[in-house]
Amino acid sequence: MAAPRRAPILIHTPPPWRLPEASVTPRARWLDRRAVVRRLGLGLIGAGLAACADDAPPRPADPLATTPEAPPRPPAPRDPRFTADRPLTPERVAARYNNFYEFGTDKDAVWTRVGAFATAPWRLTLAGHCRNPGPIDVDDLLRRLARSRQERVYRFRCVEAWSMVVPWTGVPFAELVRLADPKVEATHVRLVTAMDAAAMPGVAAQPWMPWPYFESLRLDEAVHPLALLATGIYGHPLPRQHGAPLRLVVPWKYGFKSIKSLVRVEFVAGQPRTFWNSLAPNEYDVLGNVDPAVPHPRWSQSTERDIATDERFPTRPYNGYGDQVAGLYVG
Ligand SMILES: Nc1nc2c(c(=O)[nH]1)N[C@H]1C(S)=C(S)[C@@H](COP(=O)(O)O)O[C@H]1N2
Ligand SMILES: [Mo]
Repeated sequence: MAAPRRAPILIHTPPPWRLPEASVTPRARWLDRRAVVRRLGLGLIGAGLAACADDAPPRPADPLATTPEAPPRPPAPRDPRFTADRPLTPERVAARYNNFYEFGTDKDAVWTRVGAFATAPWRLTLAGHCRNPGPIDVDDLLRRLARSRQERVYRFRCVEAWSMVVPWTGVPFAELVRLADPKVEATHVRLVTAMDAAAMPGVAAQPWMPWPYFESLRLDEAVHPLALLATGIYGHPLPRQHGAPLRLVVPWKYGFKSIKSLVRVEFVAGQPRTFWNSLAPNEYDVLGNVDPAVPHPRWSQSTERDIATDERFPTRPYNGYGDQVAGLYVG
């Protein structure tokens, strides 16, 4: 594999996420590859191996089989400003390697454990210092925001130093904030994940964790154009393991900020606590901005491993989105 490509130098300086479309593997190629894998019967071998383990939970043969039913939505136009400088991560790799502690700590097994998690009907509650508090049905919400739907290819960097490049479908989180209409007292949003202990084996397995999972953004971060309220990935609704039916994606921050399966957005005055910062304040700060110069206490953050190729890339400040977001952090 080649070294990471640089942005071409053009007359009008492109934003750094603008790179040749050819550097991103088109979705069609991966679909082809999936068809080849199916023809070889590799999927069946995997299913057979899983069936041998007596006490293992039933494994769906296809990680995308965990995609819940959702009303059909037209394809979202891809926003050409957002491409990445590395090949897209194959869909099946991303769908089988997940952090979602509600379903256990084994990233390779999350997709096998999410089947009982009900994601429809789904209500998101807006609360706190805003003029339009209350619950909204997610389908209703998405109908209201349909005009802003688009697909964006983002780099995604976990604090554990793995990374991927995936196409998300969603609407700018700012659209949700606009709909809530925050009052002047609001300085931050507090974000909360659903909690269904019966369907989430990781909750009982880790009783010391402060469930439900909760995160936060400053209001200026929440309305930054890069912050995305994602409802889909690879052109279809989010599978459960990626945070169905809707999640946050903040590409300049470590992955733990991108909270999944969102049920509550609360407009608050002052910095709220966050899940990982409460558990290990010396390891995970509240801002969670990607910074190669600040090592995690137990590992370096200067490089990252691509989950598809195992290739290592240098990590960039703000995950390469510094030209867009660094201004949020001056002073
Ligand atoms: N509710 C919830 N959201 C979560 C997490 C989690 O454990 N619970 N893990 C976070 C972390 S650490 C990462 S890296 C990303 C992983 O997203 P992915 O599995 O879709 O790649 O989800 C984030 N959102
Ligand atoms: Mo992460």
